[in-house]
Amino acid sequence: MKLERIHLYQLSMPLLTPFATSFGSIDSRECILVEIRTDGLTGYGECAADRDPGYSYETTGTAWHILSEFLIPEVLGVDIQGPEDLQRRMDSVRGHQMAKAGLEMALWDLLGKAQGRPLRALLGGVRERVEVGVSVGLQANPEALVQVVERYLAQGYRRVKIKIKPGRDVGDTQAVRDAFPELRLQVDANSAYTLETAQGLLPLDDLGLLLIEQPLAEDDLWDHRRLQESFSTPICLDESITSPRHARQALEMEACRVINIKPGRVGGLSHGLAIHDLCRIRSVPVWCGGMLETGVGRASNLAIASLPGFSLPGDISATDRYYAEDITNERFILNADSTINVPTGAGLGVTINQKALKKYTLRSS
Ligand code: OSB
Ligand code: MG
Repeated sequence: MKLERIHLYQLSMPLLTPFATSFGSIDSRECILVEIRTDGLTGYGECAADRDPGYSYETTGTAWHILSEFLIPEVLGVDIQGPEDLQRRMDSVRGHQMAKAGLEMALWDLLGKAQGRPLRALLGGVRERVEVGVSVGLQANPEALVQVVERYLAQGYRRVKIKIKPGRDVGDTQAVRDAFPELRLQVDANSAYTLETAQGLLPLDDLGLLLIEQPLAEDDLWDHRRLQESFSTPICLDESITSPRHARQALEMEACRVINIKPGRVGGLSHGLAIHDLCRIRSVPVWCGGMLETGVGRASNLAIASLPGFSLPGDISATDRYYAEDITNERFILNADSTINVPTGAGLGVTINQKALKKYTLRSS
């Protein structure tokens, strides 16, 4: 399929409520929408990089640069055979997984539209709806946190993740556990600890958590292995897994017992699929992480989360948990059983609200 034209849109999407993590607080989410045109079809992909390099070194600025100066020139006007062919052509660029993933997602959307099949079918998904949870940012104090969690439970979410950081870890988690003894609960530190300071997290081991996500540095595997030895709660890696090779090495060295798969972080859906497969062979549970995506990235997350190895609920919440208005005409809603339906239309199964797209676009090319 010949990629005739590729356009980029840098977006800034206002969040309904600020989202605070150990690396900072945001009240609007930037991202890049990738649009590929070919043979009368248009495919969309979302690049998950944000404005600031707090979660990852990639930003909307670096991704824009890498896409426009290196990745797009490599593939524009070229007859691309599929995701594998695209990945081979992108190999000349080191790293920049989110930039690559945005382009690959748009290709998947095109492939699905060309074949009249939903992305779920292309990827080998087996579920029509997927179990989801909600990721709750740091709040002013533990009492406020308990109130926010209570509100999400009332909406129907049955799995909650709370963000932690030094000074806001055991107390916050204990407060939520005391208020909701049966809740499926997990925590995410976003790399805020060292091997030494993470010893302070040991009381979490008695709170019946599903997992502890990414306590140590974003480029670390070995210290996570050492930390996992002191915890019976599974450690789950997010930031540290940036490719299928890292995933294999993390499992071989027992650096974690669960993996959070974000296709953006690992270079695209095809790499997410590869990590799913290697974890499945080893019976290692995986779940789909989130990056506060627009409807485009959310559709993609739902599709990959429908694969059989995704045995834990994903960080894929309903549209109204994030945005008053989205760039897709479709809005995702939470079912009473804490699931969200996987789109059934061709490709990603979503359509772009051009008026909203225009409203949230900072620059385009
Ligand atoms: O670490 O999982 C994370 C959002 C942005 C960057 C990193 C993370 C997150 C979330 C939000 O936790 C998950 C969601 O999209 O709801
Ligand atoms: Mg995380």
